[in-house]
Amino acid sequence: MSDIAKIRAAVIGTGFIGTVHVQALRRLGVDVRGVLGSSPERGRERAREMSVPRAFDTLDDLLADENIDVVHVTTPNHAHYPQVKSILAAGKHVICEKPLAMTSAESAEMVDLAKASGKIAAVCYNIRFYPLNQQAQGMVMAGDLGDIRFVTGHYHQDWLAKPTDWNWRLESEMGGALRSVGDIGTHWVDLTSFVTGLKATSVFAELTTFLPERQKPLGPVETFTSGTGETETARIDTDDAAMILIRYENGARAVMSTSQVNMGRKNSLQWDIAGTNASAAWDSETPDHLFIGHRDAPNQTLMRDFTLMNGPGIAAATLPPGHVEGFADSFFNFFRAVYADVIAGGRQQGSTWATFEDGHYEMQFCDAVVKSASESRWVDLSEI
Ligand code: SOE
Repeated sequence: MSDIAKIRAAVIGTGFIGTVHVQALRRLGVDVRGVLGSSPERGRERAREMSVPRAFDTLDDLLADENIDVVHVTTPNHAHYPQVKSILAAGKHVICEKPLAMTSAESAEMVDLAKASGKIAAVCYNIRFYPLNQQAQGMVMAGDLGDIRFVTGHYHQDWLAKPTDWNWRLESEMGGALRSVGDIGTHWVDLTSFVTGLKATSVFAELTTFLPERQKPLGPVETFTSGTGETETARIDTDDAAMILIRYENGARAVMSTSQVNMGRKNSLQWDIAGTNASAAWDSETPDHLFIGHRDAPNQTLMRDFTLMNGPGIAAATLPPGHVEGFADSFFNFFRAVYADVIAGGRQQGSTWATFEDGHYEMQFCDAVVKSASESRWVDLSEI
């Protein structure tokens, strides 16, 4: 039996993303022992549908099971903090969905708990693990782009564009004070910080709620699906869209936007990073292409290909060139890296998965955005 097949995992949450976790773990060869659903009935139904051997009735049952080594948390954001605390206290490794917590006060505590536990504690910033993002990070580290000057881009979606679209993320008690910024903007912030190696020092943000009232279904609705049946009118206090200016420690600047109401943009993350030697750009909807821009030579498009990539890019790639690696592959590549560290007994040098410190940085960024938007001024992350 391979080392990875000896590791036993459980997944909390059985919706869209919980299912992606189970499928990626299976492909990796991890032993998926059980799931915990939003109710015992729902957990049993999903366990049957996914052919997972066990549905736990409660988190306590799951944590009492000595045969579980790693727990994946894919529940709504408000549950991350209490669940992660219990998982670490039970002596298990944890892989938590993003954003890590509801506030930076919670995430600060989670960082300390993870450190004290000595366990692997990763945050699901999976987009780092599209191979060409690893390639781009390797290029920046090697100095191929020179010093980074200007970062631009967006993360836009359309699945919440209509007043009848509904999801738990719309409710601040479940998702946090920020929605488009917390749910998808933090992906962009994490990814560009990973690629450039730069951290924001201050932000200036404006948040917009184009749809202050929506029709909330009285029954449950899964992410990226439409509800059916009766609804009630609900007031919305989270951002449909945001515009954010960023200053970095080295004098670099960024401008980015987030939106969950841009018709036709299904799941579009784009970044464009301009350095003193060259620039690079990537688009999540064409993930196997990396633009490389030159001033004194023709521009290039690197198609993902082992024979043309640098070390970090090759390490994250799985399929042969021309066989496009997408969303599900990024989870496979991400979990492959995290589980290699579980087997090694700790984070190894060169590991590039997002730590709880990274997740905490994104929460500080979010808290600074909230403060900036409410006070209409630049806010330093050090104020948070
Ligand atoms: C919904 O906006 C969502 O599922 C995010 O929560 C994920 O992080 C992103 O990968 C796709 O969109």
